[in-house]
Amino acid sequence: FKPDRVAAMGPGPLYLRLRRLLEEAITGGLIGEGEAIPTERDIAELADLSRVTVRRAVDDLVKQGRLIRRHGSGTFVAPSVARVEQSLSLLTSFTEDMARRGLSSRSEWLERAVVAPSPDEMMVLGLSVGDMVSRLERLRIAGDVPMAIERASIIGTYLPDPASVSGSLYDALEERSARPIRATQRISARNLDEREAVLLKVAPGEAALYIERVSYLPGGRVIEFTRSVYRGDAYDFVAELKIPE
Ligand code: 16G
Repeated sequence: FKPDRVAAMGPGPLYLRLRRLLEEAITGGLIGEGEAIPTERDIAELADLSRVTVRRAVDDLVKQGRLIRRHGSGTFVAPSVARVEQSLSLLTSFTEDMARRGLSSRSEWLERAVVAPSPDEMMVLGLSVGDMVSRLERLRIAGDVPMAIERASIIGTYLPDPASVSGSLYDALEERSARPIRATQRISARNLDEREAVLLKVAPGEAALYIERVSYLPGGRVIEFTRSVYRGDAYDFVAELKIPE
């Protein structure tokens, strides 16, 4: 934390440069997972910066989930999340996927309402003017780790009361004999915007997987259109490949 090391992390205000230096120390393994960083007073002294500047840089990293502040004992490098391996050939629900790994899952609701469909929902779900759609947006959490933001749109007639869904959406659909049995999924690369980054507790601009799932009922009718953003540092999607026939 020498002053010239901080200065070399330009451009931008001093707190940003110090933050970059801290990030480099964490990413480079100089300060390992679970290890304490020097106290804010020590960093201020070493780097010849004000305590306010140091606090701001550390606060940012705490907000991003890269550092954890424990009152009375110091500030520590957060453990990185274990990656989850997800098969691309099975139509399963988030709750089932996490349970299979021995992880508990829960959701924080961001939206749960019956609304008039947007043009893309109308197109994908084959709806007409006057039809309704149940929209369920959730932050999906495994253990304590926020994994994904998921925005599901279900044809209104199959799920007229989205507020009644408290746990698994697929369980709720199953109870209504409307659980999908087939789906197509499109995965593309994205960077997290500000809102997503705050919800997923990572830095804005971090890599993410954007996934669109369209799923179908046994009769071939489409029922679900879900758009999700998965943390790039937490997920591996794995597919089994066969030679063409
Ligand atoms: C998965 C699905 C999502 C589905 C949800 C149901 C992906 C990308 N998404 O997260 O489409 O709505 O499971 O989960 O796989 P639940 O039954 O636990 O609510």
